[in-house]
Order: sequence, then C-alpha cells, then structure tokens
Amino acid sequence: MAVERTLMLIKPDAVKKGVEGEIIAHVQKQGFKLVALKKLQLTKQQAEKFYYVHRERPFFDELTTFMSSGPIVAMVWEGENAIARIREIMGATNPEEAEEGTLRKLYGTNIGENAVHGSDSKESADYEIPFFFSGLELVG
Ligand code: IDP
Ligand code: MG
Repeated sequence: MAVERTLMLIKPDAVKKGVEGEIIAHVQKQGFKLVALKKLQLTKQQAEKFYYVHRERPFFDELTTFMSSGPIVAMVWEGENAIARIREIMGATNPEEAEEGTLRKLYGTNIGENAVHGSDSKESADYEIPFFFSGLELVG
C-alpha cells in the first residue's frame, strides 16, 4: 500500500441538494487528508475534455450536459490506497445498486446524477488532478 492522491468531484445534483459539507465530513472521517478544494462551474467543452474517455459511450452528451449544468466542488484527497478506498466509499455508479452508507446511496439521485466522481485508477488521477489544480494549490 502506498500514499496516493485522488480527485473527487461533488456533482451538480449534490451541490443543488446542499450536501457538500456532509460529503466532505464523511470522507474526512475515514481518515483522508484534504489537500485541495475549489468550487467552480465547468463549460460543456471543459466537461467533454474531462470525460473524454467516455466520448464513445451513449450517455456522453447527457453526462457532459449534466456536469456543466451547475456548480461543482473539486477536491484532492490523500491517504493510504486513496484511489480504491474512495471508490468504495462512493459506492456503485447506480445509487439504487450502491451499498448502504455509501455516498451515492446517501446522496445520489439516479445512474447519471450520482452525487460524486472519484478517480478510478492512478492513470486517471494523474490526468484528473492537474485538470483542476496547479501544483501550488496542492497542500499536503
Ligand atoms: P463511475 O463514475 O462509477 O466510474 P462510469 O461508468 O465511469 O461510472 O460513468 C461515468 C459517469 O457517467 C457516471 O458516474 C454517471 O454520472 C454517468 N453515467 C454512467 N452510466 C450512465 C447511464 O447509463 N446514463 C447516464 N449517465 C451515466
Ligand atoms: Mg468511471
């Protein structure tokens, strides 16, 4: 196991619900360290760039329209095995299939509007963290 950094997003649905504080506290209580945080709204084009790996998927337009529809909160979390562990804390993509107590079960709406994003691999984290934050903004 190694100390890793991972990108997490609080998606527009969860920001609209006003549960940013609950989500941040939930992750912090699992022992992760917050190293960066900002609130912003993506343009459609920026959302398409962030999710370019999904450009051939049938839900790409729906996803990028949703992700640019309102403010989001971007965060970088640090900790042992952070990438896989934060994916576990988030739960399954579809909130209806997510385990009890996971963020998507607690705060997700449906398979598209599922409250949170988390990097799914080291390669994704290496693309996603600098997408939102400069080195100066990562305070370990
Ligand atoms: P993940 O976020 O759990 O890694 P992915 O399959 O990588 O899930 O999909 C990325 C995002 O695309 C999901 O979090 C969700 O917001 C959206 N998405 C996935 N499947 C669907 C779908 O069938 N309809 C609409 N949106 C979807
Ligand atoms: Mg994914």
